[in-house]
Amino acid sequence: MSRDTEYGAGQIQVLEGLEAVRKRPAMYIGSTDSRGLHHLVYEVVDNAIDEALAGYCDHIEVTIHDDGSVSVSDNGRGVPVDTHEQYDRPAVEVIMTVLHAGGKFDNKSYQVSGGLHGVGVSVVNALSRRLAVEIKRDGALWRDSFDHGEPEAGAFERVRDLREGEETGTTVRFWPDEEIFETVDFDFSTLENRLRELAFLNSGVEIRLAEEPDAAGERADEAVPEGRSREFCYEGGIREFVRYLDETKTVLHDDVIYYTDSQDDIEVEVALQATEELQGSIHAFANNINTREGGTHLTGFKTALTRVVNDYAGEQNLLDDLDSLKGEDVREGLTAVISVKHPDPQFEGQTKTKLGNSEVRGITESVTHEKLGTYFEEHPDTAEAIVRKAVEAAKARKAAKQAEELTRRKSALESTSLPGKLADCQSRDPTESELFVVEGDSAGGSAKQGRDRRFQAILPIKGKILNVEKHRLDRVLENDEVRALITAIGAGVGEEFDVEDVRYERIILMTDADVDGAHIRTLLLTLFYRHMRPLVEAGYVYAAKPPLYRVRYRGETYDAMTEAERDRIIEEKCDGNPTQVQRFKGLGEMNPDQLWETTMNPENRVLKQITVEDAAAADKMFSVLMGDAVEPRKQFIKDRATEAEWVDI
Ligand code: 28G
Repeated sequence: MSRDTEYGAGQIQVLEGLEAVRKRPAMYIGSTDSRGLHHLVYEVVDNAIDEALAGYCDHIEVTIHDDGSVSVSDNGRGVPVDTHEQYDRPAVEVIMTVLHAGGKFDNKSYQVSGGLHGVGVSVVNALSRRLAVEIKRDGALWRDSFDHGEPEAGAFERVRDLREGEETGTTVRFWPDEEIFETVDFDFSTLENRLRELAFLNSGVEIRLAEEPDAAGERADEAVPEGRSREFCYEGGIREFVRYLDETKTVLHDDVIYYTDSQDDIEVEVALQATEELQGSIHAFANNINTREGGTHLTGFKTALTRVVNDYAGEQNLLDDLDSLKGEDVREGLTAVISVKHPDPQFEGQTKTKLGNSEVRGITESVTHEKLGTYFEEHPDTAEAIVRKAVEAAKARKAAKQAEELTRRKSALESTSLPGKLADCQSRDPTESELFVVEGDSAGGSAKQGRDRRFQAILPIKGKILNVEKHRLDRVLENDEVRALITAIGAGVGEEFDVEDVRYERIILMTDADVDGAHIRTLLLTLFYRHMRPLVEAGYVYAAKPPLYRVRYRGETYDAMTEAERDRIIEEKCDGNPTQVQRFKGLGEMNPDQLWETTMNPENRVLKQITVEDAAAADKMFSVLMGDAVEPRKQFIKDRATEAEWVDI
């Protein structure tokens, strides 16, 4: 066989491989949207991280260029350029054009990173209109380039000798194929967040992100003439990650606990710190991938953590009258980062972000048990702070349970303990009974006068009810407005809630059509979603939709829910001069008759049934707006500053 035919055969095989990637890109990178696009960068950066983990590289530079390309440089050994025996081509060309030739599948070298899909740089090449690589190694600068994944004829060249003291390394620059991706705009802050995370997870590696001036200027929305740049390097690794996560929180001890160990080539690294928060935030990574669905490393950590804290609390007699601390008590307000590196990670779950390797559970558990146990012995102040917080959480959990039971027993006593503010209906049949939860005493008064008392009950709610995000359930239940609502509904709360006991099968939230009204509705929905979810699931929760406008013309009145409807009425029904338009600013502006006619009378009114999704959306918005995390809140407010964004139902 001549060399030419041999080469030709190899070439055909190569093209087939990459053609498959171009045909079904989503199979390799997840999607062809913005996520998939950014995945290309991660795939290339991961190769540089591997070179850093192998100990040969400590600097990585990512640049968003003005022509829509991205380049990644490292100061590692440089991708080999010598002739690959099997393919008779430069090694770099094989790596760039043969699917899975990067080393992950065909060689057992210790490579721990590799993006979520771990598909290798040839996939990036296949999905790029153009890709150029520059390599400094073996005393020279080398170049090669590719067109839609195919080697450009004669492109591989030795450009020049390396200068005295010039570092070795690799630069890969690629132009994503706009025929494959829905968008080819790289987002600076998306890359920034991932690169920061990678810098935390790989201590000592310096990662720089820059955009060329024009790459910034071209975006119409943000004018940053000089182009942004960021540099991340954390000698303290995940210890600094925990400090970063706790930046906006009140910590219970100054030291960040840190330990690391490895067994059977599996490396376990953990950093943690207790905070005053109610929410815990534990982040688990496997081979630098955020395992959002958890997995064996997380399970092992949790088990050992609960045991170590309980053991210490028992030995030091810190449990007070409690029997033991539950895992959820120990994790309350705990910030932790768990990072494992495994030579052959198995990812499972819906989004392939759950670590499946079963041996990791035992290893993480035993490492945590030993190292955290030792840490506690050597740092009794820190250990005690963590135990005290867990004890407090356990007591609060017990108190909440008692409060639930108490509320339930009280509501079982029925009408004698019904709240004084409640104007109950005459009917005792829940299927026909309605409870209007009304914002403000004045609207409450109108509703009481306007209602049909046979089946409609009214509960006025004052202003803004308690911030349920910031308080544990026992504190929420101390709030008068909340208690009145729970008692009126009559079915308990929390784990004790029993939807069979509701006194009304329609709970109708009647709030003003303004920001405050929307806020109160959001608060109520959050309360229902968190503590009485079966009520929402059963479809018993509704929002009243009072009209915004009333149009009067020659003795007739017409109500309109929207501005457009108002205009249509004026257009269709009114013929010129004596048209009166009234805008209802709040429920309080309507007299009892108007309120009945427009909003309460089953014949005319419009109700919106609240779905679990509606309530979940309210809950989510509430968490962002009221939670302690400053950045997401700022972002949220920046993104949607208008009142219209308040759960618009
Ligand atoms: C700049 C963008 C992303 C890389 C290297 C270095 C080596 C390498 C890369 O080898 C093939 C398989 C195992 C040896 C390895 C250099 C050993 C010796 C390397 C990168 C050949 C891959 N000298 N740096 N690949 N190995 N940086 N940065 O992609 O047997 S990829």
